[in-house]
Amino acid sequence: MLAPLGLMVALATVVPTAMGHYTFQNLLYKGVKFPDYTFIRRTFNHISHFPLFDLNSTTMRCFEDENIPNPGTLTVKAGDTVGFNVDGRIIHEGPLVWYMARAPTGKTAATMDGSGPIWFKINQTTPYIGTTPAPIERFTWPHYNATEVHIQIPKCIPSGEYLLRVEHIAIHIAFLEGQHEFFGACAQLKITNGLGTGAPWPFAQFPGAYRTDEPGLFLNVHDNWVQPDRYQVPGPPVWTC
Ligand SMILES: [Cu+2]
Repeated sequence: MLAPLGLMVALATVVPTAMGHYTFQNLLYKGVKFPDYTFIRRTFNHISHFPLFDLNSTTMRCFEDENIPNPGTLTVKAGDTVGFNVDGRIIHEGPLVWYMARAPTGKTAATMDGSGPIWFKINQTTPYIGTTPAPIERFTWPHYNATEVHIQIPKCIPSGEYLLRVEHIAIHIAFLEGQHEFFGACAQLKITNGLGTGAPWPFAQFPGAYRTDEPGLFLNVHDNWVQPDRYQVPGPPVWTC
């Protein structure tokens, strides 16, 4: 016997909330919150909200679903701030990491597939010692519980079409190797007014940028002996103007 459609829809809606996981589905720019997956490539977990575990998967590039419609490309000025609304909250511990990739020759933000060593990192967050719950010192993360995240597009990048990739890496149970949870999305942007004086470097590729046994992905954040200032965010160093 088939389950009533209404029940299945209800379960699909309720389960992700119950799981407490999160997606980055609305772009925020100049006070506007765009509709779901507008200028953002629809993600594989847009219904389930499940994390991605397999960092050797090509899904690591943009977390995108198969056969998505083109979500459009938003024109943004270099130096402006762009955000993503978080559907849910960032309820896990771990760094928030931002990358960009310029469209290769002959491609656009809409047609590039994100392959190859084209990704440069523009920001990342690191943990610090929190004061709660006292008296046990523990990792605290800047975007813990965040419902929005924001990033400034570097002023000095060359104008052009780019993917902007947001990624949250949850490492609350990463004391088990491979139990890092990845959440993220890519926005399609056309950057104007870029000074063009900066040359982004170095480049990483997905998959390939991360190893499951590297120190930032295989550690016990609940151990007091782990020093937050020694935490090594996965991937290349941050490039700045
Ligand atoms: Cu989780």
